[in-house]
Amino acid sequence: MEKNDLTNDQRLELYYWMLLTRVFDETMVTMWKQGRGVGGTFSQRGHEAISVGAAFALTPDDVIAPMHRDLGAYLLRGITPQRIFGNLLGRANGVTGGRDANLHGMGDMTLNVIGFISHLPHSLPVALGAAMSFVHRGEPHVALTFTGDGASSAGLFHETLNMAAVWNAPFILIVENNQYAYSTPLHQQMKSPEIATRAAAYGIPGVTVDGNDVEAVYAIVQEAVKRARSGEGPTLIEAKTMRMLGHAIHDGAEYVPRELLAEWELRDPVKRYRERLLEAGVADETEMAEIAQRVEVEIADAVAFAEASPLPDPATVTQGVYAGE
Ligand SMILES: Cc1ncc(C[n+]2csc(CCOP(=O)(O)OP(=O)(O)O)c2C)c(N)n1
Ligand SMILES: [Mg+2]
Repeated sequence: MEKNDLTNDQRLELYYWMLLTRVFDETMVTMWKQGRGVGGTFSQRGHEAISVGAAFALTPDDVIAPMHRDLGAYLLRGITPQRIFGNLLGRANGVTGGRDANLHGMGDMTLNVIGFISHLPHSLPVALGAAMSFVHRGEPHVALTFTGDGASSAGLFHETLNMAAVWNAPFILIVENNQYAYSTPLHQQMKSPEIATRAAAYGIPGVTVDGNDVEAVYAIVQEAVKRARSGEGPTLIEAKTMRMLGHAIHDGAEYVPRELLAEWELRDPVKRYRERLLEAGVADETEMAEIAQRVEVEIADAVAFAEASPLPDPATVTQGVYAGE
């Protein structure tokens, strides 16, 4: 087990959040295949350690702006499985009140979670704004956001990092490099195999981490949070992982070499952490089975709750949307 400040109880908590994310994801994918889904669905498989490890390194006062593969962060920050399934099924009690049956807009500012704006880097300048609000108010909090490898080639990525660096903002950006942007492999959309090295162009630290190792993600984010809180400015973190399914449920990802997937399957973040915890004696099979049972019940209850919930009242259609009343 690596050296860090995690207690064994916290390690089991990390495992619980990753398993909750995994089982939520598997259930969601199955439901969509059964025709029980409403909107688009983006699998989280492979990304659990990044969203959970990063969110675990923050306090509830820190702002987080997750993206479409950060279900673990939404869950860990207190957006319940009921509300998220409600959202995915377009129900009135879903996070967006049936406005978007997806992960878009799924924020809750009472939990300091900014709703996801677009798959491309549109949450970045918004999170930077939150970071600067802490500076102006003299508060010791940070803002953390995520983006994809594909999105890291879009203009806003560079503009935001540049301003964050110039303003020395308490801002952390994690690039979830999952090797593909839709069907485009990394090498077809950028010459450099590294994304973290781009930080040098802005005069800030850029670090790379194994995105399938939850404790490594936690430790590197914790370090970046410390820097940000002590006024040392932003950090760019590149977390390397693999998108294990298609871009979204409609995409069979036939363009991804099977050998590449098989290779990454051996590094599955959830299974790998389970094995490490067992080997280190942090938990035994009985405790692992208890966690799995708790997760299964929680997800089954959330699905039942969401499927029994009403759709929104058509009379409210103009409420809570930009062009509304
Ligand atoms: C403004 C805008 N343009 C295009 C899209 C379509 N789109 C959604 S995700 C995506 C690729 C994202 O790839 P990446 O940044 O690597 O994230 P990943 O999905 O791999 O996690 C594209 C082109 C969009 N959602 N919004
Ligand atoms: Mg990608």
